[in-house]
Amino acid sequence: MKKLDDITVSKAIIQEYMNDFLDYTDMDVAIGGGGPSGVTAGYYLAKAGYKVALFERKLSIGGGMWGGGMMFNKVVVQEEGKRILDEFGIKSKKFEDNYYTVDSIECTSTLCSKATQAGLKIFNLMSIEDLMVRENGINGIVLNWSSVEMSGLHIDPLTVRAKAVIDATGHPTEITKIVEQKMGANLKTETGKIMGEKSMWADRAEGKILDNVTEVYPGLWVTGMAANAVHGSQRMGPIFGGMLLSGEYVAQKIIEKLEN
Ligand code: 48F
Repeated sequence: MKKLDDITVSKAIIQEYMNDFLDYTDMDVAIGGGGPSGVTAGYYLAKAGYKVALFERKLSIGGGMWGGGMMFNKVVVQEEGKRILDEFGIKSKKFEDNYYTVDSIECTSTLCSKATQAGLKIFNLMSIEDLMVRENGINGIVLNWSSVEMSGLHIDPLTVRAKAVIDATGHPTEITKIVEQKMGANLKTETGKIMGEKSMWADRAEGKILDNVTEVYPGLWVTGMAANAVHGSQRMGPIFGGMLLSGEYVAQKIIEKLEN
């Protein structure tokens, strides 16, 4: 084996990371949140040739998918979502008439692996703490290290530019909340505000989710559970078809917009 130099290892990591970070100071689409909807959106955008990065607060990508339902590590996907499982090559098993069960570990890790291989750039351990708001709407995101956020250190963030931003932060709708707080109640929802999620009802929640995938403020799109929470629809619990389908749908809608 050739002699190894610890300093070369350090240089390789620092240089390659900085090259990536510099490259993504300007991109087509920035996604906030690495749950199933954000990762699926990133996959389809990257596959279509867009420059897209996903920023995730935590160490691991996958959000609420790893734990299945109440820590039973299985998730359910209904018939409509099956073609997305097939697209990713995720194994599924038919259950009764309309349902498929999926191993949540295989599902989460495969979504992540296929999305990064398609060209989605993932930056983990970063939190979106603000947005780049200009006269025409949202033009990018303001980032800080999650460790800075957690420690409460007073350290200013950095800004990166994007033509479109996706709020895929799930139940807390963190990115849309920033717009609501800083820009006043000015969202494209029935009330102009975040309407808040309603109690768990899979049929209603999954039935509404694609209607809820919208541009809620110029340049800011919602998908996944954030779409339902912003528009006042139900939560769905451990059925994930809507997460996959809304990720695909927000990608399609953004592509349409960027192409016009
Ligand atoms: O919650 P999450 O999995 O969102 P999702 O894609 O899926 C929802 C389901 O997991 C489940 C459900 C449907 O079956 O109801 O709950 O809509 O993933 C959201 C991710 O966003 C990250 C957070 O750590 C999580 O991994 N996140 C939240 N706020 C920020 C953030 C932020 N400000 N910056 C970066 N990441």
